[in-house]
Amino acid sequence: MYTGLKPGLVISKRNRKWGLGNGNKECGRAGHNIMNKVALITGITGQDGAYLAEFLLGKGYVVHGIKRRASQFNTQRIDHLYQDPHEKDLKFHLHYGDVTDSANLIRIIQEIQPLEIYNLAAMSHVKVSFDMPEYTANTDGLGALRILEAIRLLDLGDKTKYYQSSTSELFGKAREIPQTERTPFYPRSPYGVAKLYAHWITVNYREAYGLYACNGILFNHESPVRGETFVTRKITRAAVRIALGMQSKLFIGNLDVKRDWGHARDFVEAMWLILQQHEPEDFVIATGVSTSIRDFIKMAFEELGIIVEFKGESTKEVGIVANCQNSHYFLPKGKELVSVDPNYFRPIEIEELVGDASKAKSKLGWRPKYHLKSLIKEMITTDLALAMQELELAKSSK
Ligand code: NDP
Ligand code: GDR
Repeated sequence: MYTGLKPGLVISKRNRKWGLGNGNKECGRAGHNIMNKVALITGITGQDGAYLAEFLLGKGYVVHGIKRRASQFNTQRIDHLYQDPHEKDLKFHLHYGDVTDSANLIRIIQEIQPLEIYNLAAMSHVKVSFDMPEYTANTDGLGALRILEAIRLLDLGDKTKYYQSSTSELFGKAREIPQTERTPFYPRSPYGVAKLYAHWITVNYREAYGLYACNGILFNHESPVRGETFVTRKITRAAVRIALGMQSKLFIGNLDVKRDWGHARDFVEAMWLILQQHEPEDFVIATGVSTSIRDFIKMAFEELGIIVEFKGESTKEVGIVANCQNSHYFLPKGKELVSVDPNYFRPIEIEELVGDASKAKSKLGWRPKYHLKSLIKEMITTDLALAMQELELAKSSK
């Protein structure tokens, strides 16, 4: 039951029923143990949705996910988790829905009465948000509000915990390095501005209505199932295809930009930990190491035994083969593998982001298990296997 506390009222610990939680122990609120914990994930078909669903199922949760209707199957990332709806004791359920549709969200949340909601749904591409600012605001900004309102209207305030996928993009033109929970925000894209609204409406509902609502301010995190148009996956995919002779060049945008890249597997664990605390709080989640796009490219090719060096400046800068140490690949010294294409520049850029996750380390006990080299190795290995499969298929269909 919703506690009925008035907007603006400071909620005392006494009134917060979710405050009865057990820190990191695998146990829900009073009367719920892990075996009957129900979680709802929006954006379950995305990179993080897939990792989080797998993680929660591994912890014994019943997982419900919202997926958008598409004209073709769009569940590749979660197909390995799918259970036939005719099976008994189903642990994994999918519902058609959209975070732009309030009635749909209210119905699903009412039906499944989740103890934890992870709002991962978003138009998550920063550059595309400049082309679709209104849709981005509706999905990434108002989407959060619709879910928070559903929790409030359904009187689930003392039962359901809410996780909002905030982002390092909020820091934008960052006022300090590294960025912490106290660093002022200065978003630099329609995506960042929409996420800023979602961030503050989450804080607002926590303070106004006493909801257990938290923001995870996550820095970039990648994986072998990262969308192909994000820069890391674009690079690892291109590197293997160039090595195998399936692509001649990688066309890239700003090479100087630096990002703090972690592994999605580590980051979804942090999302869960954020919802297992006594008090709802916001946390920065980051590795604390930032790397330029240029160095990421070098590391990706090096994983294949191809040493790339850069020469030239600005839009004339190119990446060439300095040495190919892998005899399977026929790449002569001096061959141009990387070129700058200004079409990939953004109207405004964020030069460097690097996070300080000290609070998450001390309060959540969270630490990333992956570093950039092991992340790149995993991405290259997977992309290599996929490219070889594609070559085999092409050969057998001739
Ligand atoms: P993805 O782009 O891989 O996944 C986004 C998910 O949201 C997809 O399942 C997508 O569905 C779904 N979605 C998009 N629009 C809607 C909508 N209107 N209604 C319902 N679902 C929708 O993103 P990630 O998994 O990488 O990121 C997850 C969340 O974390 C996002 O909110 C992102 O903004 C945020 N974030 C991501 C970071 C990262 O580095 N990965 C860092 C910080 C924050 P479909 O498959 O149909 O397109
Ligand atoms: P980002 O990720 O914008 O940080 O958002 P992306 O991988 O798209 O870009 C990272 C940086 O690389 C530069 N860049 C390029 N980017 C793309 N996509 N393609 C290119 O060819 C290219 N060349 C250079 C970009 O300019 C940028 O500076 C991701 C998303 O997951 C968001 O949802 C999330 O909130 C943030 O990370 C944290």
